[in-house]
This record gives sequence, C-alpha cells and structure tokens, in this order.
Amino acid sequence: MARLIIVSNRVPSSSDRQQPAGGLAVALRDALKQGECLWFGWSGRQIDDADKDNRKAGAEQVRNVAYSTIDLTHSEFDGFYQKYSNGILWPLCHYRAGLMSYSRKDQEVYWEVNQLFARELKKQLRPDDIIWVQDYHLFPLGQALRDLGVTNPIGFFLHIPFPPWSLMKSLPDAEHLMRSMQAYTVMGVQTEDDARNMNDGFVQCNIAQKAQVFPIGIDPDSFVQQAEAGEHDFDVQRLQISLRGRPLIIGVDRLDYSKGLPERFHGYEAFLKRFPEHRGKVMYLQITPVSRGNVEEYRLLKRQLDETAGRINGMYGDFDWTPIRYITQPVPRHLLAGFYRLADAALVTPLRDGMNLVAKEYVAAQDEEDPGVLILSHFAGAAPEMEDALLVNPHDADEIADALHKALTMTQSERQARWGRLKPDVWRVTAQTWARDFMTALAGETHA
Ligand code: GDG
Repeated sequence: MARLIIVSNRVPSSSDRQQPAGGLAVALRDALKQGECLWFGWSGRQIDDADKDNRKAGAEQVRNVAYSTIDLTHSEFDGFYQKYSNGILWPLCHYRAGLMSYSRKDQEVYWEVNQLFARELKKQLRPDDIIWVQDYHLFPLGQALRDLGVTNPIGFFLHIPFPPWSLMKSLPDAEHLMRSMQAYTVMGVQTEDDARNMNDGFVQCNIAQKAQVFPIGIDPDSFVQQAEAGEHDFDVQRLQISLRGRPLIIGVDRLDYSKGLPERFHGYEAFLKRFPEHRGKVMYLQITPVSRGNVEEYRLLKRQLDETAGRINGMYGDFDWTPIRYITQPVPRHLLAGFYRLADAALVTPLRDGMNLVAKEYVAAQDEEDPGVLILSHFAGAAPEMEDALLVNPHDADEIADALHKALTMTQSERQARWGRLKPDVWRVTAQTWARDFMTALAGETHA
C-alpha cells in the first residue's frame, strides 16, 4: 500500500495529535488511519535569520503517522505566512481585494518558502508515495516538487473560496500562480462556484488543468457523542442555569473579517430595536477566539468588535441583563458541542467562507425532539447543501433581525421539519467522505 504524505503549513501540535480539536486533524483522521503516513509542515517555531542554514528538523512517530517538521526564520514567517498568505491571498480569495497589501518582496519569500518545503520534503520521499498538499499557503509546492524531478502523484485541496478570475488577476502574480497549479494530478475545491471560478482562470490563462469539487464536512457521529455528553458537563450546566429559561443564540467563529462579525452584531442590534418584545428575554453568546493577532486588519477588527459589543450592551442592557456575552478566548471542544445543543438558534453569517464547519456542527449537535434553528449566510460554502436553514444576506441587518425573530418564534414542528431535512446532508458529506473521495480521485488519475 502506497504511503500517504500530507503537507500543510502547520503540522498539528502534540495535543491535537492525541485528541484532534478541530480543523484539518479531524478531517484527515480517517485518511490517516490506515497504512503508513507522513505529515510534513512547519514546526510553529521561528528561528533567527542568521541561523537559516542550521534549521532543525523535527520528527515524531505516533502510531502509523510520522510527523516531520521544519523551522522557519522570522523573515520567512513574516513574508510567507503573515504577509503573503494571510495579508494577500486570504483577503483576495475571500473577494476582498481592497484589503490586500501586496509587495513583490513578500511574493518572493512565499515562493522561496515553498521551494524550501519542496527541498526538505523531497529528501524524505519514496517512489510510490502519494502526496496531498493542503491550502493556499502552498499553491506552488507541487510545481516546486516537479522542478526537483518528483514524479509522484500530487493532489491539492483549497479550503477557502476561489474568486472570479477578474478579481484574482488583481494579484500581479496570479497567472504565474495559476500556471504552477498544472503540476497537480488532482486539484480540489469546496464548491461548484469555486470550481467554476478556478476553471475560468485556467481557460483565460490557457492552462490545461481542471478543478474538481470535494466538499468537506465534519465527523457527525463523534460530534453527537460530544454534544450528548456535554449536556451533563458542569460548565454546560452553568451556562444553562445562567440563562434562567431565556432562549440562547450562539455564534462561534475565529476572529476574522471573512466571518461577518460586525455585520452580525448590527443585525442583532436591529433585532433588539425592531422587536422590543425580545429585550431582556434572549441571550446571545458569541465565542470568537482571537486569530492572526499580529496582522493589522485583525487588530482593527478586534477593536471594532469590542466597541460594538460594548455599545450594544450599554444601550440595551439592564442591571440584570447583558444582551451580548462576547468571549475572545477559545472554549474547549466538548463544551462547544454542549453549548450548541443548548442553543435555540445559531448565527453563522460569514461574508464569504470556503465551507463553514460550524453550521454543520450546530446541526449535528441538536436534540431531535427540540432542535434549534440555523441562520446561515448565502455566502458560506455550506449554503447550497443547507437550504432548510434560514438563509440570509449578511450585509442586511434587517434580514438578520427578521431571521432571529422568526427562529425564536418558530413552532416546534417547523423546527423539527427543517432540522429533519438538514440532518441527512451533514451525515452524507463528512470529513470521511471528503478524504475518501479525494484519495479515490487521486488514485484513479494515477492509474489512468
Ligand atoms: C477553513 C475555511 C472551511 C471555533 N472556535 C472554537 C473552535 N472553533 C472550531 C469550530 C470549527 C473550526 O474551529 C472552524 O472551522 P470553519 O470551517 O468554521 O472555519 P475556518 O477556521 O475559517 O476554516 C472554512 C474549513 O477551513 C475546512 O475546510 O470550512 O471555510 O475558512 O470546527 O468548531 N473550537 C474550539 N474552541 C473554540 O473556541 N475548540
């Protein structure tokens, strides 16, 4: 059996390896269960630029998976990760070209780090390995490996959206980047829209490559177990007691401008303004762990959210009621599952999102007798699969307000009917089917 090589910017930390807390480690769990595997990426450590020729390689074997890491210098981390990946590609792929701050220097560092990854990985490759590269940090890795003579099958999966070519080409390096993608045996994206956009880019640049759709999901069975166990957890009960019978609205998102958080707060404010009967009678819990705190846009966003939450609480709060409970610390996963189950409605309103796993987790965590209502943005990759959610335009505060009112006054039978139609897709498209379908396509292309 061929060895599977996963390459991602970050390799999961040791605690994630024991009990994956989310994201890639969970999604890939099944793919990594069988046979021999190697997971290669950045260690998370930054070293002095002067030490670049003495970087340490990390190696750790956990059951059948070997974890192999390299360190990055401070300048590599800054140019490759902070500036080019998160300051240029991330906004652009989320249709926010105006937020991109491009520099040729950062672009060079991005390509250099991809070449560094390729050189380090090549040392460890065997002829029959199958390689699967994850996400936008590593677009050119396939080409860098081919340039070193690697002929193994190489797949690529993009977790975030891919914008229309007319927008993508505002990146000075766009055509070069697209050309490098020819190196991949299979090119995977989340949704039909992403595939259409990327394939149009390939046509416009006269490139022989085709993106295919592999929607990602969660591991719903294990999430249900966590949500059910969560009901008896002391901290979940603490939350329940603090509600004193009031309905709970929940939001869970990394602190990121793609998630539409200021717009969501404005939607909740419009709801309190237009439906005064809910004042003092609902609780909105927003869990927003800070991410990428070193990037300027993220610092500004945090300040904007702090201010907006403070303003709404000041304006509508009472001495015994706080309209928004806003937390910027991460919450342990088992508690999150229990919180979802308690919540009567979830606000998942990104301005643009590759898929959005929170929407699927919320549906999985519900109790079938008394399920909550999912309010979901049209612009989440998950929206086409989840049409029985209350779909909203996240830019329209009044539409969010109407959806909240509708969710909190919906009859139990309508909630059950909507949830009953949402649930099958969460079990049909899972982390397991995603990884299996991708690997099948990669193996198919290899033997074709
Ligand atoms: C990218 C794409 C795509 C959040 N807060 C806490 C916490 N989380 C967990 C959630 C969920 C995960 O993080 C977030 O996943 P999303 O899919 O919602 O969003 P991104 O992080 O932006 O992920 C996205 C995804 O890749 C997969 O391809 O769906 O579109 O942007 O699992 O539950 N987990 C814990 N505490 C928190 O406070 N434990």
